[in-house]
Amino acid sequence: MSARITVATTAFADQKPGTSGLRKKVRVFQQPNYLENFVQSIFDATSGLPHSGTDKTLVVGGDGRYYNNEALQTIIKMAIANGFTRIIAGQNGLLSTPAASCLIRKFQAFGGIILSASHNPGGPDADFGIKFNGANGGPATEDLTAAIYQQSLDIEQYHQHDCADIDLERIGSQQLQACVVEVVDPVTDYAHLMEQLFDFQRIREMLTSGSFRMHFDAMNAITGPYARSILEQSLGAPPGSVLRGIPMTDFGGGHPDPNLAHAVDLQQRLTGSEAADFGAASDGDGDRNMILGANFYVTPSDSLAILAANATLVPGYRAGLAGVARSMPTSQAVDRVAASLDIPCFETPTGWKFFGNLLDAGKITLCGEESFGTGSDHVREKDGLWAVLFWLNIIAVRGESVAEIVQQHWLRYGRDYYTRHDYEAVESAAAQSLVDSLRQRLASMSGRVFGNYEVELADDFAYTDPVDGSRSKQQGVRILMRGGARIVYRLSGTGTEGATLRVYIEDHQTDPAKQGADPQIALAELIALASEIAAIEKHTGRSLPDVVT
Ligand code: G16
Repeated sequence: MSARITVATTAFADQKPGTSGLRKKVRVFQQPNYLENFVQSIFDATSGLPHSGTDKTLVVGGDGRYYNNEALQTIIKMAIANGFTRIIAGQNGLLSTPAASCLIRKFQAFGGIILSASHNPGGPDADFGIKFNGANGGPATEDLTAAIYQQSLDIEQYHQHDCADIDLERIGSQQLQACVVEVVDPVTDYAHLMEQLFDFQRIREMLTSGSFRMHFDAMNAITGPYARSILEQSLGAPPGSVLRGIPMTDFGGGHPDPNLAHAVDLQQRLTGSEAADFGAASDGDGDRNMILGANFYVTPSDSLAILAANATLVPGYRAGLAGVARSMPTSQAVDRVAASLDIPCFETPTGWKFFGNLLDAGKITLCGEESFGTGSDHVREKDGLWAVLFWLNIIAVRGESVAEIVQQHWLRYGRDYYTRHDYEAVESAAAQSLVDSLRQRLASMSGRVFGNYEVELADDFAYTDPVDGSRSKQQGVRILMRGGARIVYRLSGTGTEGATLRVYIEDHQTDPAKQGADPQIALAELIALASEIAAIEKHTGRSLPDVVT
């Protein structure tokens, strides 16, 4: 027997989504009704939105972290009770974020619910997250996010289909009342899309030539099955090219965060005289990427600029780019490429959701962020493996090393030295007072000279979406120096403990003789200035950042 039941509930005050959905400790989500309240709030806030076709379809899946499958059972049963007539679920509850976006678009779904806390650790004492993506396959807009939050404050009841757990192991369809639940292979549709964009034949020739060695670190997270299928089985990279390829609920105890601090084995394989030619890593849910060459690290900001500059070498982008976009704290490297290609370049607030309208309106083809995110109009999420395949395609065509490609790029456009300093788990009030104090002093900063730098403009970044006119304020304090150097301060919207202060620092160097320095040295004066201007130690008690990227 099965039936629709309605359960009385009371609101939680803390369900305000951050940069990308609601992220909390697993134990917070495990409180009675906590997950249910948020899911019902999503359904209530979106109930008036149109859906195409006869079915009201929801795509569901997650990165496989602890609590993924329990949460999925709840979500599917609630979706049935809330009138969805078709649910597409990744087998064993798995879907990478870009693959979920791909499925939403392919099956013209109403939207999707993706379970992930991205690069945050997993396990019973670690993090969990949930986000809603709309019919375009992209993260909920600011307005919709606000509406979901408002519902979560007003909620009094939720609806659930009362039935046994759904079998998510077996591929195929199950009829539950008026709803069909389809369990699909998480990789197939995504892999097919990649084949349409990239020159698989050319990449295959390179990977099977014996003279090109690569490693991909899946960090025991979602991209393991995708990378094994695409890189090893389809493109012929030798077995073992994919490292840590088995998804685990706690990611093997590590942080599934693709940066040098958390991909130590990969980095070692890309270091020294025996270094492999190409290395890459992706994060918990498969949307981030890190790119390495032999003894060479590519910053995400440079990676975006280089993909843009070389896009026409890749079949899916052969016709050229309509435009590009980057989040405000991302370096200005891609702006220079856009200027040279004579295409528009948009500067958006941090958060992939801000690219959605630009992509939907055809104003941009590529976009990216300093936080290891790059993507295009092929889906509406950033996409880790896509970026890896893009790089492999470029290398296969150009026949040059990663270092050669980047250094030639710098010769032509100059090098945008870039670093981000993170101060983690800072007391929230202290972090807020630092930002407030900066805001109060913005007006007096213009024209001030600090050492070799003169402030041209200091402001709190605000963005007007050129498509729907919506306005987003207070998106980060910018101190723009004459000549293009910048210091940016903002508080992260993805942490689950206290506040994380992010300080982004960059400067442009056109002299080829000065393009080979360590960014921490090249930017030393600006780094010191950034600390001084914001009085970081006074506010936070920290004299050094916890993480430097
Ligand atoms: C999310 C967002 C990105 C953002 C990143 C960092 O990525 O989708 O747009 O750049 O968080 O945000 P913050 O600086 O606020 O922590 P992900 O990969 O965590 O979903």
